[in-house]
Amino acid sequence: MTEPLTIIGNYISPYVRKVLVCLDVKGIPYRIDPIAPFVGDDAFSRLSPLRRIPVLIDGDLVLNDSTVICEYLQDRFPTPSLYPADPVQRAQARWLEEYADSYLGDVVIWRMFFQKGVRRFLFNEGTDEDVVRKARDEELPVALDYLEARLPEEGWIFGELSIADISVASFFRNAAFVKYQVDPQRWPRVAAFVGRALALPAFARLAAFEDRTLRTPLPEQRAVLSEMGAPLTATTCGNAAPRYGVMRLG
Ligand SMILES: N[C@@H](CCC(=O)N[C@@H](CS)C(=O)NCC(=O)O)C(=O)O
Repeated sequence: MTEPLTIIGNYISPYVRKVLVCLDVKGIPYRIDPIAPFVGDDAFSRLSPLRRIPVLIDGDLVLNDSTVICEYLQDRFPTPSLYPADPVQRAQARWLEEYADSYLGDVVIWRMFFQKGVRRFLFNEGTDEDVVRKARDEELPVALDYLEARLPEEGWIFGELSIADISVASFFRNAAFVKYQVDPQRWPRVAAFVGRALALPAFARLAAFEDRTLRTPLPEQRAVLSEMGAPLTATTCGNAAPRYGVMRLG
């Protein structure tokens, strides 16, 4: 490979994080345009028809959706593998990835992180505290019970680190952004698993970029990340005025 791959997407997105961790574990070089999807310009709309992040660009290929992107990375760069070799486990890994992307995405991202962060800071709208409370006290515990029964006491779900571990762990980083920590008394396996996964070098290397992004107003993020040495693209497609996405769910 001559040119590094390009990723469009902000460091605080769990879907972007999932892709960046896969890239890191596989040792694939990349550049990133760390935009929030809501400020994507017309070029972004052409690259991402649902105006969502992440987007991967590899030469002439433009791919949307973190699951599709991670599968492409696996097919193009098979080692180290992030998908179990056994077909049954491979299917189970894909299901856990899908469960995280859809249910944890709905609860942690849209009902907690979006409500407490994006709505307030980007759109000057209030937080709907009832939505946040229901997500935290009723909807997330359902997922934690489900995961507690499936996560191992030690190590990774299918022995070797896989896409399932990466996907599940990614969402708990966003939960931490809104000060949610898994209760180790009630869900000991999940709490320990999250701690273990987020301590992996591939997650840990992103933490400083994530923390700074969270503390920095959107228009200044690119300059701040550049100063920190983030591997930025030369140009950005993220300078438009904030607007809601195509699939408005918030
Ligand atoms: N299924 C997609 C979901 C991506 C997604 O929802 N990304 C969020 C950022 S965390 C986004 O771009 N939201 C903007 C919107 O939906 O308008 C994936 O796996 O990539």
